[in-house]
Amino acid sequence: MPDFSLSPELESLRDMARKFARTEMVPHAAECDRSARFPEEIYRKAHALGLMNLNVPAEFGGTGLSLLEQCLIVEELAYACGGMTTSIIANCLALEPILLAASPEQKQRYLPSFCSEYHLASFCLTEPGGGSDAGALRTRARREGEEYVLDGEKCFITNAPHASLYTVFATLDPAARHRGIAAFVVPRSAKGLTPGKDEEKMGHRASSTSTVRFDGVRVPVADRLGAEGEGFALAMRTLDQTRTPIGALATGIAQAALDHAARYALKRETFGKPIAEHQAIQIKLANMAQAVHASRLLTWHAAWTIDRGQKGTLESSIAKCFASDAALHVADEAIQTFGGYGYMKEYPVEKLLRDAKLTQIYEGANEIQRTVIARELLRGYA
Ligand code: COS
Repeated sequence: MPDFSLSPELESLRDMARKFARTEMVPHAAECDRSARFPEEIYRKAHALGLMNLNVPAEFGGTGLSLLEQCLIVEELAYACGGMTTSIIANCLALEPILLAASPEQKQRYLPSFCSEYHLASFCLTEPGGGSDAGALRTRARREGEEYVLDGEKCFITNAPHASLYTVFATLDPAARHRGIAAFVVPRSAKGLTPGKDEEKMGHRASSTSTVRFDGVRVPVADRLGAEGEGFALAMRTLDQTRTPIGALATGIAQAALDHAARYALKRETFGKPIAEHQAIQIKLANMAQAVHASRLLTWHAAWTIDRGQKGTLESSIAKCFASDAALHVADEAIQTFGGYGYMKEYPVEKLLRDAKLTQIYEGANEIQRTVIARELLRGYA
């Protein structure tokens, strides 16, 4: 029988994340959004509490949480601030290729320092000319003896200006498309590696995003992850793991929007009664509640599937795609419930719409999620 209850351990994990989110993140969310401030002091506290590097196993000093446990935490953090959450969980994305493909010796070399001290890592896949078509990336890797030389540029890289390590995907042979790609681990100190300036973004403004340039960056062969040609599949396997938490992140934003709208609807009066008593508003709230509930269940189901050792390509894309579309819609309806006030920056709901928007785009645009879903689905009919 499926069991939707959370064990006392899961509840206490969720409560710990909720307490951190409400006491440490909420008070600074509006200010960081307004000024696009990267609140490193909050990220350091998250690290100290074990809320970063959630996927790193205990043998390397991490918490080694299941994906379901990670999702419970991510939803709570995102309820407080989507942008801060993106920066807090970016290490999980950047370190996942190491977890999946590094040798035991490489894991020992890269992972423990992230758990013992506060460090950020960035996942470098997307390029100015190749976002959704990840197999068409152009950053070159040329082998020279016991080193590779990397040249090219990545864009939209979360935490890049603050990172000490980068997992980088580059091609040895663009003509071979995805079969020419390899993955590398590159330290910030590598000569020729230059993060760009912070991008000015619509939402997720407490998070930092920039380009990363590679100009003749020399990477020892010992820092290649897996074999030459295996990089593309590694990127895809990484995203299979990390798209589900984006479903949780979107659910957190949507739950916040619903809560704000419901509280406001009980307080605000028109035609002599609270707007919550008008059927038009009740229908909105009911639809929003359904969307939040379905997002959470799809996310939990995807996490449960992957925690059982299955690939979860289909389930994670469904969760990410559904929850992010739902979050945008729920945030929009929350603004509509607030009316003119909802459009004002003085109220919290317009930020939720701006933050929700990115969840439809990053970790694979929802058009790509639908491509993945359709391909996985049609396999069952072939
Ligand atoms: N796990 C393991 N291997 C996978 C895989 C997965 N989930 N998905 C694809 N592969 C493998 C395929 O099996 C195929 O292997 P072979 O060469 O051995 O046949 C190879 O990868 C190429 O797969 P495919 O033909 O599906 O590649 P496409 O070029 O058609 O692209 C999409 C596939 C569109 C799904 C891919 O480019 C993609 O996910 N793009 C979005 C990238 C993204 O999410 N960017 C965000 C970055 S983080 S902000």
